[in-house]
Amino acid sequence: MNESFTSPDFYNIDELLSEEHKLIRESTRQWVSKSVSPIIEEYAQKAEFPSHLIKELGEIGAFGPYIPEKYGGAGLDQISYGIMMQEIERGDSGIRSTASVQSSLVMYPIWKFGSDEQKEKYLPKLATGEIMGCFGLTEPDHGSNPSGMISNFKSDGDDVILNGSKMWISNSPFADIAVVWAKDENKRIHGLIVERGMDGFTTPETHNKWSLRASSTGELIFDNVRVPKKNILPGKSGLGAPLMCLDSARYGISWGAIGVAMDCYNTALKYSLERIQFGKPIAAKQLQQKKLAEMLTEITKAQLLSWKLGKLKNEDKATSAQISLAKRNNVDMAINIAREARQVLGGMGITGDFSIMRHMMNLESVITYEGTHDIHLLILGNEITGHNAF
Ligand code: TGC
Ligand code: FAD
Repeated sequence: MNESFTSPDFYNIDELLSEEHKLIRESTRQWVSKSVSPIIEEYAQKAEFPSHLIKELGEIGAFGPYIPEKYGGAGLDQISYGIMMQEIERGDSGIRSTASVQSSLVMYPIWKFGSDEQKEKYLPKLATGEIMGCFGLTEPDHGSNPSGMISNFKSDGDDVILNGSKMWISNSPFADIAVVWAKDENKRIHGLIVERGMDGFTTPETHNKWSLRASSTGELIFDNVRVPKKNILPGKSGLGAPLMCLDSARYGISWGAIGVAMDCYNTALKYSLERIQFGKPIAAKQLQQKKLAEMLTEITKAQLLSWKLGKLKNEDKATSAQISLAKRNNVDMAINIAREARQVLGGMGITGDFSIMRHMMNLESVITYEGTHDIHLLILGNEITGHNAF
């Protein structure tokens, strides 16, 4: 992590941001430099989530930045949310994951589809991090194709009985609640709020990850779990409900990926100016300049893309296909920059003395979760041609 970090801003994109956006960027950036950068490599190496950051994430407003203040959110616009994700992911994708799952996959569905009672009970505590949530959509046999899910529930008086399992769930091992998507007796998908401690509900941790090592990932297992009917999200059913949550999280990821790319670019630029080979800084060599010039070009394009998408989101005009384009493009951009930047550092690039290798490994998850690179391509293909090629 480069402590003297500044955003590359080749096209004066700062002119498009409000004073509030810049203040949010500065304060989030300072928090990342103070609280994330100094410790994150150690936590990633030991494959442990730095749980002490939860309270601080709540304090900086990273949980539900765009959720209304009356529910404990910060009531900010979508560009502010994006900027926060950008700065947090500059530190580590796993920490951004924690913020975006809590905001877009747990608070968002409760805010959009929850009853007043659910909103009042959960949202304020989720906003401070007093309670943490996770989002259970993916199953062992249904990843890209969630509509085939087999998790299901049956009515039993005032309760439902939930069975099934979810896999690859960020934050599940420590989450207090899980927003779980499961089918009713008519095969219709609903969201349910499942609380830790309910009989038959367990959350085993997934080990041996080479990616997102500072993020905690696990399963959700439901063995005849009795869930009160009042825990079902009443506002929307069908696959469209979880897909709306994914739209919000994917948008945040499009910004987060820029943060990673900026950190890799900055590190490579600084190193190339200091590293002398053949009597000159390697930055004076054309091949290294090509790498740096292409990185800056791609970062600039991605910045403009996410900013414009943020404007569309603010006006409630962003389409799912537009969000897919940005998530797909920006994560791919970041992974390519991480790979090139690592080469600029030569052997030093593989060590934990620099952030690049950790970012690179993290991005293998980011390019897979929230819809794989290829699934987003198929979403775009469908939009362009009208032919569903899934
Ligand atoms: P399809 O038939 O296209 O659609 C089913 C229904 O949903 C509607 N719909 C949407 N509604 C709102 N927002 C969207 N983005 C929507 N996309 C589709 C659609 O109109 C339809 O409505 P209705 O009323 O006709 O029923 O569905 P499909 O089964 O063909 O699948 C479509 C596909 C492949 C695009 C989708 O399922 C998909 O996106 N697959 C990828 C799965 C995925 O992204 N999983 C993510 C899991 S969560 C996660 O990864 C968290 S990581 C967190 C972290 O750590 O940051
Ligand atoms: P599959 O769907 O089996 O895909 C395997 C390959 O086949 C991919 O390359 C895919 O692009 C390709 N493929 C699939 N369908 C097609 C097709 N029709 N045409 C061409 N190619 C196709 N999920 C949650 O619900 N909540 C979470 O919090 C969460 N966190 C995660 C954290 C991590 C670290 C990871 C790695 C995953 C997480 N996920 C989460 C799951 C994630 O969303 C899925 O891994 C992802 O959607 C892909 O599903 P899959 O792994 O089952 O792959």
